[in-house]
Amino acid sequence: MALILYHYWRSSASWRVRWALAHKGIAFDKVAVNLLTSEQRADAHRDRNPIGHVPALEVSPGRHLAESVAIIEWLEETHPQQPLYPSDPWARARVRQVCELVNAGIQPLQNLIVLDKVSADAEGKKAWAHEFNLRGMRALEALLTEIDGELGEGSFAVGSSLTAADLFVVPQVYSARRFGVDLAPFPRVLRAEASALATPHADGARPESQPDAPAA
Ligand SMILES: N[C@@H](CCC(=O)N[C@@H](CS)C(=O)NCC(=O)O)C(=O)O
Repeated sequence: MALILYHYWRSSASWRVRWALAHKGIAFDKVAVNLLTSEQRADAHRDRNPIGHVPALEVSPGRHLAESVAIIEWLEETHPQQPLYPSDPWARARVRQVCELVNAGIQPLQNLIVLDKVSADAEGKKAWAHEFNLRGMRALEALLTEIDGELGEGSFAVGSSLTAADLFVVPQVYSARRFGVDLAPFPRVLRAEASALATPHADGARPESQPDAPAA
């Protein structure tokens, strides 16, 4: 059985996993879970991921793995081709730090369920998401610059090839843009984004390339 990814076109956490699968050349099928109609909170999806988030990966009939960090690390261990983590322990730790900065420090604050509690109106939600994305971009710019000082200046988030760090940074930059953050003050982050998006499997993982994305 091919792996089945339960995802949503604009979900940044789904994008990370789509990209990891494509980068490693792993065959998978996609099933869209519509966040706008709250499909993620239905029992059918909670059976895949008890917290009611996408993504979830069905790895064998009825057996699901959720949380993009856990999924990507599992993929790395089971499909070591086209590695997404450096072998050097320090560089590897830095990759994980970048992933967690996004995964724990930025993305949860802009989640739908949070925005719905923060404000009833679209402008209130956007202002909140803008603030935390801006704070996150500042932190990423500082961290990537610090890592350059240790590992030598790289064009990707960490070093000179695509790593899991890029799979977390690029979708977050997309969100920051969506919430109106001016990215000009973050040239190091933008350099990582440009390098990562130029890699061979980037395009197919982008939100606009997904079958459930609305027609442009
Ligand atoms: N840490 C989780 C985050 C998952 C997550 O927050 N997914 C969002 C979309 S990016 C979601 O399903 N939100 C639904 C909601 O807020 O109701 C991961 O990396 O998989």
